Amino acid sequence: MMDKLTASVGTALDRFIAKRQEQFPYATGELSQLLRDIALASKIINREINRAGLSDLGGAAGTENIQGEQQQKLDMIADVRFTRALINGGETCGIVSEEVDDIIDTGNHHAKYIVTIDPLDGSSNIDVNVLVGTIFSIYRRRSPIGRPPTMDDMLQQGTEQVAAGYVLYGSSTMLVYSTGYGVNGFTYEPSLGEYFLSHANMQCKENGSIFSINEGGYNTFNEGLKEYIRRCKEREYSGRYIGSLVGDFHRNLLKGGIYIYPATSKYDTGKLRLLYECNALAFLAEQSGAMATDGKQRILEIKPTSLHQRSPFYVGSPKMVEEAMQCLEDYTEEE
Ligand code: P6P
Repeated sequence: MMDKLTASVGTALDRFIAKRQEQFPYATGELSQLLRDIALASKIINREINRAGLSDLGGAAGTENIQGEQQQKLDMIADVRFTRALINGGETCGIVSEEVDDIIDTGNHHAKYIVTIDPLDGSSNIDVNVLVGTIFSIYRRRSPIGRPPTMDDMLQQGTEQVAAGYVLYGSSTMLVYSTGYGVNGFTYEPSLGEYFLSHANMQCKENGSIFSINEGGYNTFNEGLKEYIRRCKEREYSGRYIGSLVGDFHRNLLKGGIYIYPATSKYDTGKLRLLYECNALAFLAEQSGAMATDGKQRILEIKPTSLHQRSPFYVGSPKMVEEAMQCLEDYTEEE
């Protein structure tokens, strides 16, 4: 029986990207190169994460990001690595990063793409050896070529994404992305330094029996959400919550399930950031037959008003998201 690596040697990431580019008659290769730039940075981060326990790269950096969250040393390293790869790659004119307050002007003013990125999501898990991830979205700039990126370039709604993806640094490292023609997953083979197609055309199950939510905030949830959680428990669904969005999302994509980060007393509009967490995963969700809302509307149709704004996030098997939304509608008193 041929193993997946042998079978997939023909579909290394570079070859896969090149083949897909041929399908776009007017493609000039910038997006392909941008995806390669992200893949390159992820390989470097993968190495740093795997060594974190042996180097002094674990732990807190002693600084806070604009969200007021403790930055981990690897947050900063990941931010530098991805930013450097995108600057040197030359295809990105501007970046929004979770770790940086303002727009990063790459100086590549001729470039036609912008990137929003969470360089290392769930990084506080690194010290306890739990998986972490990178989340990214790619948009066409709206401002004229040749000038610096603008706020209008960055505040685009999710439907405008040309590509989105995540890297999952777990028991194996995976790159999962979509350019609007389905979702494909690539597993990293460190001995060859290459990603290989391992999960072609990923499809989310219409229904599932896994629910992912931090129930520590249960007492502050609205009645509709409490009702949905009660139903999950009555049906003896599995509660699975890694505390790393990419890990919970990826598992639910493969097995069916729902991930919820609602408005809470601590985060009155939810904890997750629209531009570089929710939008990317919502794009992938819809490309794989899943659903992503803020409890009321499609995530992808939210018009952003600020770089680091947050949103409640309900994402996963469509039947589960629809039922959760129905509970919110039926059981939550109007404010
Ligand atoms: P809480 C990590 O900080 C993160 O952004 C997501 O990866 C994760 O799902 C969530 O926050 C965990 O937040 O409040 O449950 O610890």
